[in-house]
Amino acid sequence: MERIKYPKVRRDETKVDEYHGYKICDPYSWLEDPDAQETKEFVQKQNEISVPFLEECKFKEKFKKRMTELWNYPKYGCPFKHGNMYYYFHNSGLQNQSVLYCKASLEGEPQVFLDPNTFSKEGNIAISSYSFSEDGALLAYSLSESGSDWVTVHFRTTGAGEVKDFPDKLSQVKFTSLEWTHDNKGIFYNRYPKTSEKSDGTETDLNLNQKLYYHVLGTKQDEDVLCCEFTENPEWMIGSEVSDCGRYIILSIRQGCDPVNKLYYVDLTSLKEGIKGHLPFVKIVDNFDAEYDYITNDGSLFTFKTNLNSPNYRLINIDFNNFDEENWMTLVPENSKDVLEWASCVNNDVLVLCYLHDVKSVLYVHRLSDGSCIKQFPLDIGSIVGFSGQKKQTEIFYQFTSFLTPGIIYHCDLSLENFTPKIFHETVVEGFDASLYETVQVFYPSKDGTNIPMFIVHKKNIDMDASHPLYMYGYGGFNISVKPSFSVSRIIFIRHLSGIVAVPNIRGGSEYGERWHKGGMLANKQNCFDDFQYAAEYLIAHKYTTSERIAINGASNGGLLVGACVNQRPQLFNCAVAQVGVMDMLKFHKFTIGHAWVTDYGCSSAKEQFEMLINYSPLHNIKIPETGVQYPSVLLMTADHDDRVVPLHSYKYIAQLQYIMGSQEIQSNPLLILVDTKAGHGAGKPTLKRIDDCANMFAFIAKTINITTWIE
Ligand code: X99
Repeated sequence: MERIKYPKVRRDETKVDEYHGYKICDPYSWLEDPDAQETKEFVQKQNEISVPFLEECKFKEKFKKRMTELWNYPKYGCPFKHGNMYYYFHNSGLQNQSVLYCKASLEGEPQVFLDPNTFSKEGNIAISSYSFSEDGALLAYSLSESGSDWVTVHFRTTGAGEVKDFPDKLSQVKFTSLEWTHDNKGIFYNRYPKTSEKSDGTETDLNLNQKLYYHVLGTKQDEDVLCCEFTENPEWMIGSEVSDCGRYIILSIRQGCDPVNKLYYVDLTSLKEGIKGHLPFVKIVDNFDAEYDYITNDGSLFTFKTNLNSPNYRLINIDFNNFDEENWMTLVPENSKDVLEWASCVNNDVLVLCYLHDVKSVLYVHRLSDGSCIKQFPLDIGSIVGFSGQKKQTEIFYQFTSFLTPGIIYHCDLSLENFTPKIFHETVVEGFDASLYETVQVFYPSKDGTNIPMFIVHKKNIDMDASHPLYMYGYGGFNISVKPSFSVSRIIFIRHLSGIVAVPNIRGGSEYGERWHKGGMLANKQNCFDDFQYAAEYLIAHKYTTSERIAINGASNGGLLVGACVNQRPQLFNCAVAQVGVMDMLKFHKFTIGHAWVTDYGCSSAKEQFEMLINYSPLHNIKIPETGVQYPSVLLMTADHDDRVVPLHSYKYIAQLQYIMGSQEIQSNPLLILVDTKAGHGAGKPTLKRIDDCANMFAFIAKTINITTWIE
């Protein structure tokens, strides 16, 4: 490939930070100011190279066209019931945002209830969350613009006839629950104090001092009642939930992303004056030793999902009238192999439990009374990605997907004797024939001998001749598992570019519970990178591919994974696409919600943790490889409204990479960044932009790993 001439970027070598006696130069810290003219010029100059490069990739337009065709199939979410209406999300195919529909019965005529596509021309306003009142008469919903985590809360009535929108609008809201009191008077929600001129997602200010408020419908936001705050602990976040019976409010207080929370509650009937100020919470758990996730309650007897002394999770009962720990009772014990992902109470006294067994979903029905198992729902190999059902309802819906199954929604009425699930809706993707492909799951040993599961998806009957282009995706952190799911862009890569898709379930996720998470966090973070690199080694050793044909991809914490792996093994992969990545491990905690990630990463302000972070921080580990070796082709992707992982991570990293490697004679592989506008971390991204992102990524991959033919 022809060498690229990179823009000259100012380096300020006088910017030196001292950490525990170590001097660390931060020459591009000026890029941390998103509003500075110089930063804007930097972004513009970078896009001036990357945009034409991508446009000129041979398969860019072809990929985009094919993806637009294949993506154009109707998509449905699980129906859910509120009041006497059914609701569901539906996308006719290429609509930028899915539309919320309602129906009086499952066979009834659908009506548009809430259509975010009408809120903006570009489709960049998305429904971020929603909450119906207990009787279904009212809806609170939050809207996010341009992908920001900031949302505005709106209210509307439901029911027959014209819907009515309330004038109430709640702002400064982020990472919120929306919980109605059962009297329909208002909602509990979370809000941050204003810290800067703008809060539109382009600012980088730390999100601290989240508070819990109660908003009475029909009043002004500045009259909202402050219900809970922790002024001594500005990083704490306050999740709230109104119990199924409506009598209690349950607080889950978190100090970061770890699956641990404090557990407080208040009995709303004890508030003689109503909700008028700080609530007198009772503290059930006042430490961060374990997680307690409210499932349901029968009077004062509460059921929680917990990882207390049970890294694969279990259900316990706590009587709030007698809540000392020695009185807690196990309802469903921990399973030694499978992880309990979630539990939901339906049909009054039944629990639906979803487990993960070797990264595949398993569904059971249990009795709430004694925890015993009633039956297992049959499922293919894949994941449950949607569920609806309520304690006061008899019906449930759940949605299944896999690498080769676009989606099946099952329906089951648990009030029937010998209830059995029936297919309610099966997604059909025109032009996609699942029988041409196969998914296999292998287990390979990582560096320390730990067995790591990996899904490999490809055409049937491929030759093991090391000839195949291979796309590898990973995440590895924050207790998040990477489960099988359907992806149009990956299918196109397999079908038209003769590719193989590999998804190793590296440590750091929750694939095997809290043990798997802990195995890839803090001092164990290197395990994530080793697991990913050993996946590539396995695929090469088993003759799927060669280093020259491997492209790696990850987003967010997975962008960090890609950045670290490229630094550690520049010769193992030939192409790397890091989306919205965390690249500066010494400073991530200083921006927006970055402080919440200290639970997985640690923090450079602690000496031992600084010494860990400096060893793998992508920004700080770009080194000229041994003679004759260049960096893989690198594409970073980020966007101006990403306030989850602020784009400065990618700006500083690409500046440093181009400075160190871009100047090397041997570096003919491109080192590029593409910065999108009116887009954020990924959630709520309009379909048009999603398609463009995939087309850019796979066109870049195809060009740089030298795929020359498109198979029709
Ligand atoms: C977050 O940063 C989530 C932030 N967040 C909370 C919420 O801390 O969205 C929180 C508390 C209560 C309600 C809602 C929220 N996350 C979530 C991490 C990983 C995550 C993240 O986005 F688990 F997905 N990261 C970006 C971690 C590093 C890169």
